Amino acid sequence: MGQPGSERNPELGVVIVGAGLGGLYALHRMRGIGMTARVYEAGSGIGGTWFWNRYPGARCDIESLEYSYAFDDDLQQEWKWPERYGAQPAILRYIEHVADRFDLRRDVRLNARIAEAVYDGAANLWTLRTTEGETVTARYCIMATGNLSTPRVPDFPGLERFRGRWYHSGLWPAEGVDFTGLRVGVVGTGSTGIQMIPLIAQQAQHLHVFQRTANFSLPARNRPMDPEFERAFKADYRRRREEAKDTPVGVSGFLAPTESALTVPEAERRRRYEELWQQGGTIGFLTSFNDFLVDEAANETAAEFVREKIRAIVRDPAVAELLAPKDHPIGSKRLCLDTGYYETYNRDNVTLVDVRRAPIVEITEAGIRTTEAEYPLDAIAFATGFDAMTGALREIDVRVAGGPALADVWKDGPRTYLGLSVPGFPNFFVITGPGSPGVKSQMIHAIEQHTDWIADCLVHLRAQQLSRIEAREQASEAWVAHVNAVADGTLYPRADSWYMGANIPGKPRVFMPYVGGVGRYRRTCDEVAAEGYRGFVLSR
Ligand code: N01
Repeated sequence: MGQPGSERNPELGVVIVGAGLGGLYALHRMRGIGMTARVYEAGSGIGGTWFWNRYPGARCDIESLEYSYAFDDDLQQEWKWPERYGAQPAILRYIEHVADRFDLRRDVRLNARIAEAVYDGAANLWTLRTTEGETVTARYCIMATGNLSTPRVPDFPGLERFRGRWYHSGLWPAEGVDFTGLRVGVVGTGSTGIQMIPLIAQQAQHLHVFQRTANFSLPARNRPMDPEFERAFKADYRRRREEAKDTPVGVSGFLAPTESALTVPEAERRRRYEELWQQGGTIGFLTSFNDFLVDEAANETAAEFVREKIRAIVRDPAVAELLAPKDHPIGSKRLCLDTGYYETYNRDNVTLVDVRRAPIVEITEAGIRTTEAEYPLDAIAFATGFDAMTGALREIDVRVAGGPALADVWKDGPRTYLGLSVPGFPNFFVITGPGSPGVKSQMIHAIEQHTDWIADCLVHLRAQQLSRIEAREQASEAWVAHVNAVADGTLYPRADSWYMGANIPGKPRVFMPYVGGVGRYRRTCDEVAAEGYRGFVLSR
C-alpha cells in the first residue's frame, strides 16, 4: 500500500474479526492479493455459526451442494456432502477441511475476542484490542462478525435461581446434552426451536414447548445424498454457480418468478404448492410467484395452504390452531424448515404452552411460571434467538479516535453504503452487513461476493497509490433510502421479525437486509467499482 506522509507502518495490511465462513474466506482472499492478514476469533475454534450452534437438529436450510464455497473448483468437486442438507457437524468438518486445505489456521488467533477497534486518522491505522489486552494495528479492518452471533436469553426474572440446567441454542455445550428422562422446556419456536423440538421430544420424559408466536415451517425432506444427483450437479457446477449470481437469493435453479399467484387458476396454484411441499425446502415457496412477498392476497394463498397442512398433520384441533400462524405473512419472517416438527405435537409427551395468552413471568427454582401456571422442569433450552445483524458490531467499541462509537451512530438503525462500509469510518468493511442481501441470500454466496469486491477495491487503491477509502454520507443516505424503499414495497415490514430488530426490546424498528435480490445488488456493487468507487472518497 502507499505509505505517504506521516503514516506509520501497520503490523498488518488487514485485520479480520471473526473466523466463520466469512472471516476465513476473507483471510484467503487477502493473502491472495498479497496482503498480510490475521483473523481474531472469540471462540476456541473456527466455524462461527457452525462452531457455536451445536444444538440437536442444527442443520442448514440450503442444500449442501449450494451452501458451500464456490471459489475453488477442485474443492467443490472433491468434497462429499453426506446429506441433502448439511447438519452442523458436517458443515463444521467442511470448514475445518477448508482451513487446513488452504493453510488458514496459522493466521487465526482463537480465544481472542475483540473489545475495541479504533481508527487513528493521522496515522491512517486501525488498532484493535482484545478483551485480554492484546493489540494489533492494521491499515484495513474487515468485520466478519456474523449476523446471528449474539445470543439472547430474554430477561426473565429468576433465571439465576433455577435449580436445573439451562442452555441457549447459540452457546450449546460442545459435548452435547443428554435430555433422557428429563422434564424439558423449550422456549422459542423460530428456526432453531423448530429444529431442536422433534429431537428433544424423543429423549425427554416430557417436553413443554413455550410458544409466543407460531411460525410457518415447511418440510425439509432431508435424505442421504443421492450419488446420481451429486454427479449431475457437480458436472454442472460452474454453470450453476454462475446462474446463482443472477437469482433473487443466490441459489441456482430458483430464478426470479414472473407469474402472479392471483392470475393462475386455483387448482394449478394448489398443484404447485403441493409439489413444492413434497419436494421440501423453502426457496421454492419464496420464489413461487412474483407477488408472494408483495401482495397480501397472493401471500395468503400460500399461507392458507400451509395452515391446512398443519391442521391435517396435528391431531388435536386446538393445538393445530395454535400452531397455525395468523399474525404475519408467510415468508415475512424467516421461513422455517423442519423434520417432523408438526408431527411432534401428536406425541403424548409433548405439550404446547401458549405464552402469548399467558406470558412467562419468571423462572423459579423449579421451572417456568407463566401468568397461569408453574411448569416444573429439569432443563430449559432457550431457542430465543439473537441480537441480529448489528448485535456483534455494537458489542465492539468501534470508533474513530475522539469520535462517537458505531453503536451510537447506529442508535436509530444501521446506516451503511452497500452494506459494505460506513460513512465516517474509513478503511472499515463489513461482510454481509445490514443493508446488504446477506441474510436474505445463500450466505456463502454473499460472503464471497462481498469479499471479492473488497479485495478488488484494495487492489485498486494500491494500484493508484492510495491507502484510504471512506463512504460518503450522501451515498449512504441514498443507499439506506433505497434499502427502505425496496423493503416498503414488500410485506416484510409487516412482521415482528429480527430483520426488523423487533425481537430485541428497545432496538429501533428498521428493516435491515436489502431485499432487492442478489443479482441487482451485485450489479450495483460492480457499477460502483467500475465508476471509480462512486460514492466513496479515495485518498492517500
Ligand atoms: O431465533 P428467532 P432462532 N418469551 O429470533 C421466542 C437462522 N437459523 O434462533 O416470535 C417467549 O427466529 C420468539 O418469539 P416471538 C435463521 O435465519 C437458521 O430460531 O418473538 N418467547 C421466537 O419464537 C433464523 O431466522 C437455521 O414472539 C420468546 C424465538 O424465541 C435465525 O437463525 C436454523 C421470548 C426466537 O426465534 C434465528 O433463529 C436456526 C420471550 N421473552 C437458525 N423471546 C437453518 O438454517 C423470544 N422468544 C435451518
